[in-house]
Amino acid sequence: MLNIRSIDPAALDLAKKADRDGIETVWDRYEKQQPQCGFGSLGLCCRHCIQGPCRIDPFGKGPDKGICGATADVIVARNLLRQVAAGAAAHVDHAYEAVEALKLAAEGKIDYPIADLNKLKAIATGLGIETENKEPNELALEVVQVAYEDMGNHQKQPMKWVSAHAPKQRLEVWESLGILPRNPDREIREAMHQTTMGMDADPVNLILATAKQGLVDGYAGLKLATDMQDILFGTPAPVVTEANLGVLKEDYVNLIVHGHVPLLSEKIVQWAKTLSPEAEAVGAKGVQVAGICCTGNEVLMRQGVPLATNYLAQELAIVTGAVDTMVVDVQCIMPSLGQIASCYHTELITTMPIVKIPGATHIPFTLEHADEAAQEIVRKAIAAYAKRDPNKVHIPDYRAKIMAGFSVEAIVGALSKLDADQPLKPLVDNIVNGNIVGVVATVGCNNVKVAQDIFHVEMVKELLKNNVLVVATGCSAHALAKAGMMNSEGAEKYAGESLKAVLTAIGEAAGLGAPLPPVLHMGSCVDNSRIGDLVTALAGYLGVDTAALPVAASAPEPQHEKALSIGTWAVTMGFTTHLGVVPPVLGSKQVSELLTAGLTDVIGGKFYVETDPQTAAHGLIEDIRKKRQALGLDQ
Ligand code: BF8
Ligand code: SF4
Repeated sequence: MLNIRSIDPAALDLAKKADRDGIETVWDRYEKQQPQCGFGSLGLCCRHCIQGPCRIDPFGKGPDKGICGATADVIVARNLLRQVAAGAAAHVDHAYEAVEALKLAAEGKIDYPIADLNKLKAIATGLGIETENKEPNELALEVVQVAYEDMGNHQKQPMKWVSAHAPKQRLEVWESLGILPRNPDREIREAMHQTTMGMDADPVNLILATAKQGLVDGYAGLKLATDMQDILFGTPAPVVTEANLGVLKEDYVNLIVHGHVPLLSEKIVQWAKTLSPEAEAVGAKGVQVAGICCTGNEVLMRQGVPLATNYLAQELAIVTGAVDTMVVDVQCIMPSLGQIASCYHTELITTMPIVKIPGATHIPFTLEHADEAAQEIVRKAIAAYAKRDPNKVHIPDYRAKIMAGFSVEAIVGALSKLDADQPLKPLVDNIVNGNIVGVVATVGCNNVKVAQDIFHVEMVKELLKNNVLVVATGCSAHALAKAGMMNSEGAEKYAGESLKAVLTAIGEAAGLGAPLPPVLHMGSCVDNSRIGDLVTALAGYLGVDTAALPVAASAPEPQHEKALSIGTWAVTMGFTTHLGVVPPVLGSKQVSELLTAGLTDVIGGKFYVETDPQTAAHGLIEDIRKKRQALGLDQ
């Protein structure tokens, strides 16, 4: 698996061009890092104080404690807690920005209309806010107030975003474990404190603190961000477009949006349309916007903007020589982009005060001047088009048709064509009768340690063949989109017979005239909250705990700390959560055992590490079958 860089034909094609053009890519740098440090890989290195660094000998021949006396178990558990807290911090910071935007929008101080009144009312009602006879702006401000109170909660009671949205049975479990978060910033601060020199030395206590960070991530990060963004920009509904680098066009200005937060990219999509005549004036046919990583997913879900590629091929997008401008916001942006852009005519634009890259042009993005920034960026792309060197351009002709936009509201909308009164019933009935064996959510990244996309695609093929419905987000969704698993033909090609029959029935009823895709694109990584909302609704409908549902999660190629925090949240929801790359915990038998087995008794979920895609698929199916049996669905 390691000998090839990718299974995506566009990426393979461009990787060769990168070699020809003398461009160093992520794969070259990975090779130069070999062999990677064994202590770090096992989680056995501590740099938490400057008496260190301390390392524990995994073979038991050298030191078995750090200078302060910290054991392997303590060092591994502390490192993991810090990583998960960092992932949660990234998501909470993202959510915070979205809350700020809704507040300013409701006050009429910025030019962002509130797009989705139904979502606003639904969120308000869920929070116990009276919605009758209130202007949208007034209601939005009341919702914002609850979010801000959560962010600054100095009391002992948990965050409202958790208590209002989490499944009841889960709340009881989390309360009994003492892991209900009070205020996200306080919990992240506490995790940093708890892991400094001379603090917590109890691995169990540290792992429980890690679970708490999972809840911070799930509710103060993912759920809060998605809720705010849906209110501001609209809740996604099905859209049809294409995925892969072949969506770039030789005769258009190509502008790539990359990162995570849709506040700027929504404006860019809008201004790209408006300023299209200016592109025509320089000889282009218009402005083609395409997305990388989760910003790509955000504008795909709501605006039908095509997907360019996922994490591992971000550099290769520039190697096409056809990207006039790449604009980035936050997270998962390789620092190497500045250097690579300088080898082509591509203008790399950074926009956020905490993400500056040498070689990039910095155009500060503020909510107050969003339109100006977006216009300036689109105009820079149009100006860069004239500098394109046709001899350097190579756009690989690979594109897959995709249908995306499957918010919970969109899924319920499609199902309600089958049963208007109880829209979840057709889905539940088909799970009960075994036509759908269960549901697996595939999430997360690419990781250079795995050939790009191979784990996502091979594992999902096996799941679909065995009649497991797949929902996907993040770079996993990109991978499955590029592989042609997000269209009706994908149902014909990959789904087992009974799953195909269900997808066909729903597709026909929803007026598609064809089956639903076998993999439903539910959005960006923060949109994992949509998956949370769906399972919460299913559990509520059935009156069971989410941990009892025949549902599992998988991050087949995780790289980011955010993937660890999302995975931790999935475990707290009671799901078996597969990781296809081993996280740095194997240096502690106790921590590894707690994560993969010991936690289950108290929390219901567990991590499951398996590095072979087929074996992982069957492991997840076996887990789902056990849950079916426990529910009395199978013998
Ligand atoms: O937040 S899946 S590589 S892009 S971290 Fe990053 Fe991982 Fe992609 Fe989206 Ni999520
Ligand atoms: Fe070493 Fe302890 Fe300092 Fe870590 S906290 S670097 S184990 S002395």
